[in-house]
This record gives sequence, structure tokens and C-alpha cells, in this order.
Amino acid sequence: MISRVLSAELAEHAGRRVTIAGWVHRRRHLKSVSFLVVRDRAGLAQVVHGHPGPARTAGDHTGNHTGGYAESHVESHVEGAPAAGGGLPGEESVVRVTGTVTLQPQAPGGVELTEPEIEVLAEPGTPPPFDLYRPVVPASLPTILDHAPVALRHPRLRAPLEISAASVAGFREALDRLGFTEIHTPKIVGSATESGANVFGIDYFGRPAYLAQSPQFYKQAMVGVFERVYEVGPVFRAEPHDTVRHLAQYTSLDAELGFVTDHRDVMAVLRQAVAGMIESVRHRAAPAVGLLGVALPEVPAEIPAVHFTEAQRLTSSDEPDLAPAQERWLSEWALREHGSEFLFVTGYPMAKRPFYTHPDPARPGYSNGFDLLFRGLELVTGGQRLHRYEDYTAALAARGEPAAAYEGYLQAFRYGMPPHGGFALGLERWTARLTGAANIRETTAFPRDLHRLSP
Ligand code: AMO
Repeated sequence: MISRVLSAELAEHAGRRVTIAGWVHRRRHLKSVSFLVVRDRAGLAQVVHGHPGPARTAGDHTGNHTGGYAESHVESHVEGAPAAGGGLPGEESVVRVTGTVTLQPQAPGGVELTEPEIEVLAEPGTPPPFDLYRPVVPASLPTILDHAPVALRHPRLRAPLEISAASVAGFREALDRLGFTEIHTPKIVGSATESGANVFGIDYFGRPAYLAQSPQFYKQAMVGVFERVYEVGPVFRAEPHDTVRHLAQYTSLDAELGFVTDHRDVMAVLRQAVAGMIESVRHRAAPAVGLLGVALPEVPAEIPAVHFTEAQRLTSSDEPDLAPAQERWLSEWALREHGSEFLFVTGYPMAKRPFYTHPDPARPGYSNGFDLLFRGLELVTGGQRLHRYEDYTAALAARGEPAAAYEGYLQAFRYGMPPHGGFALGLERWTARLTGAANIRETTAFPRDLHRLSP
């Protein structure tokens, strides 16, 4: 490894000569002095080249230092137009800089590198398509997505991905604590797992196959092995919807557990998983949370729940499913009435749930299935499943589906399965709601949608 210290650690080395490495985030050339701002994985570091004069406050990184990537406020301070070059490497050059760590209250982290020796490790072929040093990227979302490999280097565009990573770490941690085992299931499958409509077909050595819409069948089967399992993985939906909340590939945080009384046991585990995700974001992604001004939600000890029929009554609807506008209304209602940003809607009509859903024994036509709404959006779907073989064959027959197509899956039930249930949380929707991103495409590095297959 190239031996270096990270930008965030510089203050610990005050007075010493150290080496940093990263990308040139900003190059500025004033009358008597030039600045390089170097970006590494931990934040920004200021490098001063030349002899700072008395008025050398110009263009420093003043202002709120909310994390490693505090915004620069250079524009208003620069004396004259920033000159090109000044002999220093241009923006996005990869550099190694050795210099003396010198106290400078106006620099990021309160220190800067002086008397630098600068070595260029790689020079960009062309300048970046937009200025990455500006507080907000001056480009539209499609332009940003077209240039994702470079655009994501911007601290604000990278921040949702940090929050997403911290969320996944928290999900794993919470479920590990509860005795779950992480599994990895096939993403190439022989039959559709959810509804047949939005499935991508592929050619599998000359045979028809599909990209998995969910790990549903495999996570259920693995309850027969481990009792409690989870998976973090990609799922594929041939979504014809060009909306701000649908992707053709997204990351599904799935869990499934055996020996439940009913769906409420699953809801309690989901509550713990969500609380763990938020705690992890709070601790692991503090700079990103600060930079984006994210308000992390409280997770109530018991998340309020309304039955589907009650949700219909509240929203004066007789539709068999909830429309996005109703979900938004119900979320506002939950905040007003229960002070909660989360709301469970339970007991969706059986007709609207997949064949593996367990009916509510007390209410014919309704299910032991639930959704979790978060800040106006369906974030999670889950429920209790059927667990007896004969119930599966009957459910498939009732829907006119041939049991033979599900033979591999049905094996689990033929050989005995406990009452069980589970849920799946859409990672990108979660991150979007958490960060306030208007479009789910801002929360994943390389989104796949109706139109986008590259980069
Ligand atoms: P469902 O199909 O409702 O349930 O998906 C679960 C969660 O995944 C997210 N989601 C999506 N996110 C982005 N783009 C999409 N196209 C998209 N579709 C769904 C949502 C949704 O709540 N097997 C069941 C889960 C279970 O019962 O365990 C399932 O996949 O956040």
C-alpha cells in the first residue's frame, strides 16, 4: 500500500511531515500563493503552495465543518479569477503530497499541508464534465447519472451511498444479534417468484429462465434449515413504470423466520431491524448525515398499526389496494395521531397478495400480510406464509397455477415446515426516504430503469 495518512487524521500529526494521497478536488491560484484541496476517502485536506502573504484567508474552507467533506466557500473569497494551472495538477488528478502539517483554523480540520512536494500518480484524460468542488453539482439528474463514475465522487452525491452502506451494516448486525444466518440464493431462477408480469426472461443454455424478482422461495426453504435467515442482494423487476420510486434492479433486504405465532412476530423483528439500521447510520455515517442534514427518525417501541379496512375507511376508499396518495395521507395521519414516521398496514386482501400468503383465520378474504409505510411510501412488504404442503397445492390450484412449476419450492413443505413469515425492505426506497432524495435514482450508484443500461 502507498503509505499515507488520511485527511481526517492530519490534525493528529501537527508539526510533522506526512504524506497524503487522493484526488485534486480544487486547484486555486491566487497572487502569491496556490492552494490544492485534496480529497480522499475520509474528507478534504488543504495544501498550500508558495508563500502565504498576510491576506491569505482568501478562499479557505471556512464555514460549517459538518464532517470530512465540509463544503468549501471558495467562490466569494478568491482574489480575482482563479487562474488556470499555476503549475499545479488539475482537478481530479490523482496525487501524492508530502508536506508539513501546519495549524490553520480556516482549513478543513484546522490544519493544512505547507512546503509540499507533489507527485502526480495519474492525470485525467479530460477535465470532469462539471465542477466537483461546488457545494452542489451544477447538472441535471440525467447528466449526473450519465457521468456516474465521476459524479459520485462529489461529497453530496456520495453521501446517500454511505448512508445506504451503513444501513445494510445495521440490518446485518441487528439480525445477527437475533440469531439469523445470512444466506445467498440464486438470482437466475426457473419460475417467477412474485407475480409473473414483471419478470425478465433470459436464455439459460438454451432454456427459458428468469432473473429473480425476490429470494422469496429460497428464503422460505432455508427456514427449514436455519429457522431464521436473511439476505441482502439484488432483485430484478421488469418495471414498466417510469417513476421516482421504481427501479428495474434494486437491493432487497430480506428476512424470514420460523416458529412465529402470526405476522405480528415478524413485525416485531422488522421493528428491531429498522431500529438497528438507524443506529448504524447514526454512528457509521455521521459525516454524510451531517452533510445532507438528514433528520433520523425515532422508531417507536411499538410501531402503530392499522388494519387495511381501517386504512380504507380513513382514506374513504373501497379499492383493494392503497394508492400512493393514500399511503402519503396515512403516513401524515400516523405522524399526527401517533407521532410516528412509521406505520404498519396489516391484513391486506388475499386477492392482492401472492399465493404463499397466510390468510387471517379470523377474517375471511383478508391476509396476515402487512406493509410498512415510512414517510409516505411503502417501504416493506411482509407477512405470515402458508406452511402446509396441502395449503400450497390448494392455493396454487385456486389461482389456476400448475403445482409442477413450483416443484423445487414445494419440496420444503412436503418435508415439514414450521409456521413462518418474513419481509423484504427496498434499500433504495429506504435511503431515499431517509435522505429526502426526490428520486430513488439518487440513492444507488448505477441505477437500472426503463431507459438506463449504462453506465
Ligand atoms: P414486494 O414485491 O412488495 O415484496 O417488494 C418488497 C419491497 O421492495 C421494494 N420494491 C422496489 N424498490 C425499487 N424498485 C422497485 N421496482 C421495487 N419493487 C419493490 C419496496 C417493497 O416494499 N417477497 C415479497 C416480500 C416478502 O413478503 O417477504 C416482495 O418481494 O420497498
